[in-house]
Amino acid sequence: MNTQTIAFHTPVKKSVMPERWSVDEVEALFKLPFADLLYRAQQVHREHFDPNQVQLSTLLSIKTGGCSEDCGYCPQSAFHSTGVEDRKMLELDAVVAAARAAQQAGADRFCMGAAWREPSQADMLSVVDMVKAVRGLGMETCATLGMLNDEQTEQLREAGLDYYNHNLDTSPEFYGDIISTRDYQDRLDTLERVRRAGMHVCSGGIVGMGEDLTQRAGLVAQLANMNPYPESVPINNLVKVEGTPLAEQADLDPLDFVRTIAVARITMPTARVRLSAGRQQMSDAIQALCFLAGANSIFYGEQLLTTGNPDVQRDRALLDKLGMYAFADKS
Ligand code: SAM
Ligand code: DTB
Ligand code: SF4
Repeated sequence: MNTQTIAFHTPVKKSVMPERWSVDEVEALFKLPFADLLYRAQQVHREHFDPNQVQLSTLLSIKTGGCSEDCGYCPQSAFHSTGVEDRKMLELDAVVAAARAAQQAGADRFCMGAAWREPSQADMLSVVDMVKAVRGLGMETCATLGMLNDEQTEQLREAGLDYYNHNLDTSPEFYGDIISTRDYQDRLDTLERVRRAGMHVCSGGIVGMGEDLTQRAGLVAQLANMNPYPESVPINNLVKVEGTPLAEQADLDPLDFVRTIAVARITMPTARVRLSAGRQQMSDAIQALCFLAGANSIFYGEQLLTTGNPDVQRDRALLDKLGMYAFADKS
């Protein structure tokens, strides 16, 4: 078992870099007694972060529905009848108004999401304007637009985009059970382009899709073995949406969700680990355990992309109850 995580994270040339975490090692972490796992995660967390501070990202769907990919979890795929309509892209003014409102509510990062396999060149012109305008408000920017080519990553970097979100979603072995319209390698290629262009990488996945423990460990190992690993790691609990192939999926034991957060924290010590989709269905107690396990970021605001998220009052009450605070609270 790797107990020298930090030493192992020294940047090394890719060709000679040993795998930092084998799937077996990650799986062994998942199997630790719960108290041992959380203790270890909390120790790693405290080495790198203020354990009472949380980063708040607000999401906005700038282009909703009608996506040409068949991701089995996603309400926005044109392959599934979920009632989510195919809408045209939001106007710049509407995006700026939403970002301003998020900032006033205390968010420090604004993430713009689009239901695209990849953006067109015309789409890129609009997104570039949005990124510049949101940055102009003094917020960190994030976008999640699907696959990117080199030219598009360059356009986003020049616009000043801080983070690009592109999730691996699950392990390479389970991926084909969930998505057939693209390959795992497509995701890795886009992430590599984002990294090369010099933007921060936001990449994580979804648990509770029917993956077994080895496959869940496989996702974390893939993320942790990226060189460097992502700066931001969203861990989503599947939101079951009627009309998607995963609508009837059995619930994940909430403690297994907490374990996933802890394992992400231990294997990616300096990453922001985000407690992402699925919070609306989660008790305060489970969320508190997630923070104890090393989560230090959340999506903040009533809406994720098409599904709900706890409202601001509930989140503020939760943070107060736990003695936690956001960036904006102390600046
Ligand atoms: N189309 C782009 C893409 O797939 O990268 C960007 C938007 S897509 C909705 C962003 C991420 O949302 C997905 O990679 C997936 O991890 C997450 N997501 C989508 N539907 C979800 C659901 N029902 N439950 C949890 N996470 C979900
Ligand atoms: C991420 O990992 N989760 C967010 C964000 N990145 C883009 C999206 C969650 C979407 C949940 C389903 C929906 O609201 O449509
Ligand atoms: Fe499209 Fe992204 Fe949804 Fe997949 S996850 S269907 S790519 S919007």
